[in-house]
Amino acid sequence: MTTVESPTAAGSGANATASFRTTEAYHAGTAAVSPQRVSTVVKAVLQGVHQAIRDNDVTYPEFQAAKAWLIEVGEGGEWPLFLDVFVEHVVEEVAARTQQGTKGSILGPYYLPDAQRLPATATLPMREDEKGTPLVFSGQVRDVDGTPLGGAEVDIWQADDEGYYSGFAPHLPDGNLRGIVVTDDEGRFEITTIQPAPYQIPTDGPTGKLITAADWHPWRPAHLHLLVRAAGHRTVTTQLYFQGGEYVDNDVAEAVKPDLILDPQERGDGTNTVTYDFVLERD
Ligand code: MBD
Ligand code: FE
Repeated sequence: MTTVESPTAAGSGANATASFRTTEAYHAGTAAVSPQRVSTVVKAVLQGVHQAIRDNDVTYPEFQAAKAWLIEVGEGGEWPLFLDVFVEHVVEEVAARTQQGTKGSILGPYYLPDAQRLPATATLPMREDEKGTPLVFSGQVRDVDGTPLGGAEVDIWQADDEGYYSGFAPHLPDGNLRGIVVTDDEGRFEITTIQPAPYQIPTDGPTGKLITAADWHPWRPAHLHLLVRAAGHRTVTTQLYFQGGEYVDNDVAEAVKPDLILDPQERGDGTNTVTYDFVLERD
């Protein structure tokens, strides 16, 4: 890990509210939900809150502190960050009950649609002096029956060697370490990039202040984000982690699964190589 100073909320782009509002996920969430469903789920959430208050003898000052903090999360634009770190993994766990093929993981707050489309063998857009261990990540996209899926999209985004995401951290060029790699006729791809660093939730925003106040740690293990799509198939949203990496065993976002851990090998010239195949089910 090469981050020497903790990221700030402003410097790392913890405010992901505006970008969230442009996404398909946001628009999908604006669809009508039945009053019965709203009542059932919201009642269950409120009952959980009520019970936590009773069980822990929550006081008026604590209630007002919670109210002030909730206001700050919204004003700081950190609802996407907070919810994706602390809640999304359970939504994904429920979605995974019905998904075959490659295991999924959380989307997180830093996806941006419309990355550059790249051929099957490609280097992700990066700065001339991009730091970090070079990584060649190759594999194949297949159907659950083994049929290779040519023309599939491997939409990949990742943090840099200091844990920052382009499009959010203001110091990074747009599109850095993001791309949509289109598989060849055999469903294959080969992506040249660099190994990402672990991600630290900025400590000066409301999410980070909560983490500090509770004496938790603010780290996610280093990871690659992926959306793998093919016509007629259910998209896989996932992340890949690195064997032996810091925080792989205690991700603050609880989004690591054993099937999603890569073990890259150094090929003798300072470059790491690894393969991982994706399997999509038909929709
Ligand atoms: C991330 O990089 C991330 O992937 C998630 C889920 C939450 C915060 C930052
Ligand atoms: Fe991430």
